[in-house]
Amino acid sequence: MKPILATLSGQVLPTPPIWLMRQAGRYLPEYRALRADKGGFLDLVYDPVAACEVTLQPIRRFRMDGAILFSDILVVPDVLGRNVRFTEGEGPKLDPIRRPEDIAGMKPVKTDRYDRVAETVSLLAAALPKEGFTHTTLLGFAGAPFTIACYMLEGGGSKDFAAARLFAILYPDAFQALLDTIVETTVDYLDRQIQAGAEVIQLFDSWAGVLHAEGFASWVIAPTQKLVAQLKTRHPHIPVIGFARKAGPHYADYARQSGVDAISIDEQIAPSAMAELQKICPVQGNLDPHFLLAGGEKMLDSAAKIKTACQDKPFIFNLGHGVIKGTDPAHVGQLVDLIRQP
Ligand code: 1CP
Repeated sequence: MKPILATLSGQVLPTPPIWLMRQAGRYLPEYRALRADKGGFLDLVYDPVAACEVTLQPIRRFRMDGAILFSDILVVPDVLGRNVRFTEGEGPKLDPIRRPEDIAGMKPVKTDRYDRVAETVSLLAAALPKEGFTHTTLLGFAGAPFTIACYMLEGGGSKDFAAARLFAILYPDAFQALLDTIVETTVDYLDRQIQAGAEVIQLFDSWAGVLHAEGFASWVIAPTQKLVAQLKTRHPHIPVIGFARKAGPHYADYARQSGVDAISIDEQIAPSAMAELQKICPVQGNLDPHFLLAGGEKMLDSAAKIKTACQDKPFIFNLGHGVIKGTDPAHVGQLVDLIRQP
């Protein structure tokens, strides 16, 4: 069995499998070359041959145990007609939802986008074994409902998603309707990815950590639970990894109640606390990406502590968040070597 699939099924391997969030991207010169060639970021995402190539770049360099589909969480708002665009140096922009009335009647309009992403996944499912990466698990993904709602309400990135949180408090029924719409379209999207060959799904709830306790239960755990339950009626055997970033004190509830099979953990959680969470389910994480940026002994020491604390229960090595743009690819190579040392 492939190491990531074995780990997610509860096995403990001699050394933990490893992949990194944002392992494809700007820190790799071969990515920058292809990106410059294609023009816009979304042009790359919706070009199946190019997106397949970008996904494979870090696999060829580092023989990662996981290949994560090259795409973006904002494909779902794009399909829902929110006019998603990426402007150089500014990050994503969407048409923001300003009024509760904007939500009723919202439905998938650009579903050809799903066809493109599914095509990328099928190319990958064929390319991985063909290139000899028979140990590499193909991961599909989507944004979790709360994080997607945040971007749709805010109209882009934000440090605290204040407008989105205010909307949720003022208009709980409309906010719930938005979460339900996102759940429904995301289930169809992930269904497409799985039919095309995705073996594991990761849900990115990057902004889960901004919420108060009750909000976390209603807007992170509850919609995730709905989404996972619906996906499992169609694909009961596909494992789901949930990444509720900066969930801090809520990680245990999230692991127990959301229906995910494993949790991905950010860098704020100590290795000993990660080991506690492993009593509930397999965990993935959680090196601070700044250590990867720094490299050298400090990176290796920090990674070794995590590995030592977690490797006697089901564990996938990863970062606490994505690879930072200026990271030297050689540091990634050194990290992978360390994790694979018996
Ligand atoms: O111009 C570029 O080249 C764009 C940089 C970039 C990349 C490489 C963006 C824009 N998205 C991606 C790819 C991406 N995004 C992947 C590919 C697979 C991999 O991990 O290698 C994945 C899984 C994502 C997911 C994603 N997109 C998240 C969740 C994870 C996280 O980082 O918290 C989020 C929040 C986004 C939105 C997004 N897309 C891009 C940017 C710069 C952002 C963040 C915007 C913001 O909040 O300010």
